[in-house]
Amino acid sequence: MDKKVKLIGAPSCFGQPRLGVDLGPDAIRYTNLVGRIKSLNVDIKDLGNIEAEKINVEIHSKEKNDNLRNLEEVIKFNEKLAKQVDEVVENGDFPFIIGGDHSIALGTLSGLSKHYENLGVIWYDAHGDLNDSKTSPSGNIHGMPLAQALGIGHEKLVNLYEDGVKIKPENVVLIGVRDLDEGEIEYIKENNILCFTMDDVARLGIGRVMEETVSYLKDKTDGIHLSLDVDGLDPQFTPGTGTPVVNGITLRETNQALTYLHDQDVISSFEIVEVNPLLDEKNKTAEVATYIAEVFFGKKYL
Ligand code: EXY
Ligand code: MN
Ligand code: MN
Ligand code: MN
Repeated sequence: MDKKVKLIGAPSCFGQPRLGVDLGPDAIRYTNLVGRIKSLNVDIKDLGNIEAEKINVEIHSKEKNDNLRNLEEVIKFNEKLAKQVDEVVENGDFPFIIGGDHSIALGTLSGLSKHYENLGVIWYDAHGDLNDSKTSPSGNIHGMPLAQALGIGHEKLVNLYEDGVKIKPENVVLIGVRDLDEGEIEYIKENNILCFTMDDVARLGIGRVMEETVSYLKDKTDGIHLSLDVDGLDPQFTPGTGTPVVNGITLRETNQALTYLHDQDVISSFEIVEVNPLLDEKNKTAEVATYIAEVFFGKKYL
């Protein structure tokens, strides 16, 4: 990594009903994330956490206006995050964001989009996160950020930070998918989104999936954002997360995938989301998140 890395904590839990995912950034820091990345000769500086609205514990999990839970909080939080990400890229540095629920991807992508004409996005996740308030079974905005970045959904979310569409469907690749809603399946098919389900990962192997992903994106994009939801991995490796789904990607496969992305040197921003230490076993999921980051930033066995 030639660039300076700027670590941004994004302690949002507004995109879903479970408390504790807002503690994810600090749970990850407590594994000595910064020290471990520094020891790989990467210049990393922690910019601290984005300030979040005070959580109202009594209504947090209950209120769901217009099937968009905590809409105002999600907007306020993501505007601040977008600004921070924008400034980091403006400065020529590499943004590394740790969440927080996956609704923060909307802030990240909004901050990035000003700097890229054709931003590629690798969405490593059990889910598509392609719902809007009409197709969502839950009203949880963490199941929607990719749709909003693609220009679908509530206009305040679609036009967050900067008006208009942030990314194009032909620049998106989904990896590890195994839990899609009806409306998401329709959207993927209608827009020909490149999607490697868990069946594809099993059939092709993660090596070929990553090669095809990079060759699909490399020439037509001017940057590639890696959005890694820890529920993309199998819950045996990342139990501390709000929406675990069985039959996931293994840690070994994830290691291989991220080693490949490191060696190809094609990723221009990175986020790890959905670590919830209150649902975890001895901070295991934060440990895995830090291990994944080490691999991404160049940790090798030899
Ligand atoms: N598709 C479901 C929903 O929209 O409610 C579940 C979404 C989970 C989203 C997460 C974290 O990737
Ligand atoms: Mn997700
Ligand atoms: Mn997910
Ligand atoms: Mn290297």
